[in-house]
Amino acid sequence: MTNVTGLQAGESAEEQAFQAKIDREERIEPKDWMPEGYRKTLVRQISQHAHSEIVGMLPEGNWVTRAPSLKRKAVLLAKIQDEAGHGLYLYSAAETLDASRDEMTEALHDGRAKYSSIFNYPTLSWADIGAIGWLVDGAAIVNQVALCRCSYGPYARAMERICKEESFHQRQGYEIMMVLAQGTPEQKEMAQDALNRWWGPALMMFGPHDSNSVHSSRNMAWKIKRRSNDDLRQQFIDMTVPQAEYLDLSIPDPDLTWNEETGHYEVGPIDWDEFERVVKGGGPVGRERIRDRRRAWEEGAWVREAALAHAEKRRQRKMQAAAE
Ligand code: BYC
Repeated sequence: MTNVTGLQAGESAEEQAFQAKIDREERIEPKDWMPEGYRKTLVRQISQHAHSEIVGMLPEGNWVTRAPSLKRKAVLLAKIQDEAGHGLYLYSAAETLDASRDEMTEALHDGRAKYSSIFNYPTLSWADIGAIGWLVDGAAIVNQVALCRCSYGPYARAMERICKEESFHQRQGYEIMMVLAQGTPEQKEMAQDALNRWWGPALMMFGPHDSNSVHSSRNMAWKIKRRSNDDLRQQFIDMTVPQAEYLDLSIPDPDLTWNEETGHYEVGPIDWDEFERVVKGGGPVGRERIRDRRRAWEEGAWVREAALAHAEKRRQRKMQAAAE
């Protein structure tokens, strides 16, 4: 309800000006006033996104020593390094909202913060590296292209850079799948097996059905989220089914049908019980992922300390030079 001052009931003048700015498609920058709820939901989403990039290095890292050629190894290493870079852009974006890097890391390590459910599945064969690039990075691009238009400037700008790199990741995965699908019968079987295991989890990356998405309506109004979970999932399905056909691989869904009227593919039910379990760290390798992240953090402590000591030395030297 609008009162005599033109404000919505319960909404301050600051909140109204903030929403008006968003409605004009202007970006919100770190020094702008913002409601505490906007700041909190962004820190939640951006930090979860950053953790996903960092935890996402683990299933691929598992194959660096076993990549089938020097070229494949070099490409995989470059991709994993890109993921680390994505994590850093995103942690930096979250820091502009007064989130501390140490607190975000602690929240990941003690299980308070989520990361994408997809990374709680193991990489059992080389074809899984192809399937991750093709399906996981493919799903990530669909989600992240929409986030490039997010109302929060630093997140939107990080997304633009990340999307450029993700498109290379997706292509390298599809190319691995193409080589396997056109290879020996055993190689083709490996590719099909990877598709069978990653298809369902890839669909879950887009989050719960819209009717169960607790944050969607608020985040759409704030234009953090520009398109709904189901809408993006459908785009991914429509884009990926023909790609599987081109590979001559079958999507593991007996209910998959093409709806002539809507111009979309329809899929069978998604296993949301599995999603709930995996999101809570209950996937096949959930515990292992956090154990490995904790170990990497502890073993890297000396690097962080050395970098800080070096920065302090440089600062002291600069101050000394200025005083002379
Ligand atoms: N996994 O109300 P909803 C990559 C959570 S990394 C785990 O719909 P929202 C890559 C959700 O957070 C790409 N949790 O939420 C890296 C919320 O939990 P809380 C990662 C999930 O925010 C390395 C609750 O469920 N991409 O590509 O409106 C190698 C309710 O959901 C998941 C991003 O992080 C899930 N799949 O929408 C290779 C994208 N889905 O906080 C590749 C950024 C939902 O209430 N994030 N949840 O406890 C987003 O776009 C949105 O946060 C989501 C969810 C679409 C994921």
